[in-house]
Amino acid sequence: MSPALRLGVAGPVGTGKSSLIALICGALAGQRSIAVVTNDIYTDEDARFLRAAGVLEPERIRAVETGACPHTAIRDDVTANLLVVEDLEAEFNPDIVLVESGGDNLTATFSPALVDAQIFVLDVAGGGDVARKGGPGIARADLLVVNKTDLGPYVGVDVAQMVADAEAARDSRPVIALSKNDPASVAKLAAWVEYVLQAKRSGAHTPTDPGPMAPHFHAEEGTWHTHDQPATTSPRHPGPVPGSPDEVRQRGRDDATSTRHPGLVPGSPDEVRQRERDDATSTRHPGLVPGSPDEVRQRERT
Ligand SMILES: Nc1nc2c(ncn2[C@@H]2O[C@H](COP(=O)(O)OP(=O)(O)OP(=O)(O)O)[C@@H](O)[C@H]2O)c(=O)[nH]1
Ligand SMILES: [Mg+2]
Repeated sequence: MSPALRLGVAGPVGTGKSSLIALICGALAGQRSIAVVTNDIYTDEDARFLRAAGVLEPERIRAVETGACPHTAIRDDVTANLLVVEDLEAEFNPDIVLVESGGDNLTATFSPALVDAQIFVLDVAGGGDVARKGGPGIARADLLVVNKTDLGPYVGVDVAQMVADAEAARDSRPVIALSKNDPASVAKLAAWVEYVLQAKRSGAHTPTDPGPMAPHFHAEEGTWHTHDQPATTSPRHPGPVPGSPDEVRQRGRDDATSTRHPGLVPGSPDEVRQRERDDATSTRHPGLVPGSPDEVRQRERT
């Protein structure tokens, strides 16, 4: 049994991360066993989209609801994701586990404690200059995808120039120009995934961290913040470096004892936020956050 290639897919909202995952599944599911984890802030919308796409058995697609800060769950405290990845690996023995990050802005990348390699997705509809804006994902993800190239003529973007800018920002790391309507580009993407899978299996691939998260802003929090790594030793687990695979696994084991929010570190920003949401939980529909799409739907039904 070979360990699965854990492959992250990050990038701004709506650039086509779920669609790209569906393309990879469509191209490779015949010869490779694949599972998918999606991260959404409050919903399982992406998981439902992928199940509806019919590219994998529905039970191979699982959702993590990340709470307010989607970055945290793929970088600072990856426990919730890691537990779902490990469950899928135990159940299906997949060759590849794809992890989609919550769509956000240009700042978020995966921790190498969660994924072996990562794809960062931009799209031409986001503007031809985005590739020049930089950030850790654009500059140092294992692969940069410039997506929706078919839309170039409609949004006035010179796709060739955007791809050239992307290549210039990446110091020879690969860039693929992709459109779901262009089978040749989809074949290039699938070939890259196969290449990384083989590299992982032969021991030639080393997971690398694209770099620390840039300062960023969430509308609901109203302040700029960073995700600076804490000091080099963990106060909870003196010894393992915080964020290292060992420390993350250890935290996952600890959190299995937390009955209220398994997977979240007690006292962590996510756990505090989750508790605040619980406390605000609707009395009419226990378990649903007041004003959330699910609660509104439920209220409309009752
Ligand atoms: N024209 C065109 N549209 C695309 C392409 N890929 C994705 N889309 C469309 O772009 C929209 C967003 O795609 P998603 O795959 O949901 O994007 P996402 O990055 O997963 O979105 P979030 O998870 O919400 O951040 C959908 O309407 C897709 O159909 C493409 O290659 N060409
Ligand atoms: Mg998505």
